[in-house]
Formats: sequence, structure tokens, C-alpha cells
Amino acid sequence: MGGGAKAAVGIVVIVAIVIPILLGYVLVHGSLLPVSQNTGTGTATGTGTSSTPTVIMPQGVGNDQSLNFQPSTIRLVIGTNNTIEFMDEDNTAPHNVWFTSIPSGATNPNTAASQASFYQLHQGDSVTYTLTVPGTYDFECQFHSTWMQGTITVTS
Ligand SMILES: [Cu+2]
Repeated sequence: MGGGAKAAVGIVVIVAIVIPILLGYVLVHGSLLPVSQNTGTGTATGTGTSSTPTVIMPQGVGNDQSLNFQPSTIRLVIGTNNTIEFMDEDNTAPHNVWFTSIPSGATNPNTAASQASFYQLHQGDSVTYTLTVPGTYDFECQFHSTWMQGTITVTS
């Protein structure tokens, strides 16, 4: 092959192979430059730990049987976030938080804070419990026990 033929082959290689590869790379990556780190925004999801989880008694839950404690299933971890707050945001009826089942060996939360059966929380009231024994704690609102029920699972 003479020099002119070699040059022609070189041009053909560039046009037929190198350029399509480069164009393909740009199509896929958007640039010939290296892809830099992701700088987008997003929302973290999952069941992480927080200092004091809050359970809401939402507005209307005194009448609306489709509502409940929010959330009604809670996981706590001793030493990380085993304190939980219940906040009453409803003005349609009094509520309370009454434990119906607690783990063996746990102090009954119902005896805390001078709470008698059918004590009342009103809009803006809250109660806080620190649970120190692992296990399952079932609770309800005694005034609306058919639809206001929840469970706390405490792990060590
Ligand atoms: Cu209630």
C-alpha cells in the first residue's frame, strides 16, 4: 500500500469508527468530559433514628373512624430514641393514651404522670413516655378504642 492509500485508510477509519464512537459517547454521557459526581437533590426515606418521635392524634379523630394515631406503628431503639411523645391536635373530643399490653418486666406506663384510667388529653396536650424494656407495647385511646389503636416495638 502506498502512502496515499494509507492516508485514505486512516481517514476512513476516523470517519467510520472513531467519530461514531465519540458521538455515541456524547449521546450516552452528554459530554466528552468525565461525568462528575451527582449534584441532584432528593429526599431521604427510610426508618432512621430521631431524638423523640412524635405520634399525633390528628384533628377529627374523635369522630372520623378512618383516622388513628399517626403513626400507629412505631419502632423505638433503647439508647437511641426510646422516648416517645403523643400530641393531641384534635378538638372534637378528649383522648388519652392507654397501654393495654406491655412486655414482661416493663414498668406500666399507665401509672406514669399521675394518669388514671380515662384521663383526658385535649387539643394541645401531650404526654411523653420513655420505654426502657424491649418488647411490644400496645396502646389505645380509651374513648375511641375501636379505631384509635397502635403498637410500639422497642428493641435494644
Ligand atoms: Cu380518642
